[in-house]
Amino acid sequence: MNHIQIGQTHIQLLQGDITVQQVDAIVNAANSSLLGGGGVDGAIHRAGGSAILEECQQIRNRQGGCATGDAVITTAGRLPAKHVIHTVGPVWNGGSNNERQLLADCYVHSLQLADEHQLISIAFPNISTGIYDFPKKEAAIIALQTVKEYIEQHPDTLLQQIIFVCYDADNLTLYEQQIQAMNV
Ligand code: AR6
Repeated sequence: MNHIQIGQTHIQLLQGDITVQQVDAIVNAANSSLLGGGGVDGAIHRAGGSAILEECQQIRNRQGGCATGDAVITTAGRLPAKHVIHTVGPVWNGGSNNERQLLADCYVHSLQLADEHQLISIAFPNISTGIYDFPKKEAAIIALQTVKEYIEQHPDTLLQQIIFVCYDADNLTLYEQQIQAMNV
């Protein structure tokens, strides 16, 4: 199962590269410096070009980067998406350092920014499950549950399409199992 609908919002799963998604915003799994890095962050900056980094630097000058669990929005440069929402996931450090709540905060703050900018569609990567080492199954449960709760709690959201772009087959399978278990 790779699709559910909650209210007017469709939640879709797919496997692929987030940089090619034609949506209003793609979400970047960034770090607090906002200056780029490896993984999906590196891929987004490489494909999107220097305009994204320039805007990240302006945000750094204004507010000194981005705290874990928070999100900021920039242009998407040359990408087919219109915006990039940069959020900073937690580094997994055993689970007793508020990692679960901080991961949920990433999804909520990204969705809030999307709504503030009246966006219709957004694509998420599997935040924190690469270099930051968050256990994939737990991250999938948190991601789907948090997004579902956000839509239920915001019946006036303009978001019609939320895509989880899984890069690896492991994550896609975990998301499919979880969406099935949600029984919507
Ligand atoms: N499209 C979609 N997903 C991708 C792509 C892509 N092009 N490339 C990788 N992924 P990671 P994190 C997946 O490591 O764990 C950076 O250096 C990947 O398979 O990108 O949050 C930042 O600057 C994994 O499932 O992000 C930070 O320092 C998921 O994206 C740090 O890594 C997240 O993996 C953030 O670590």
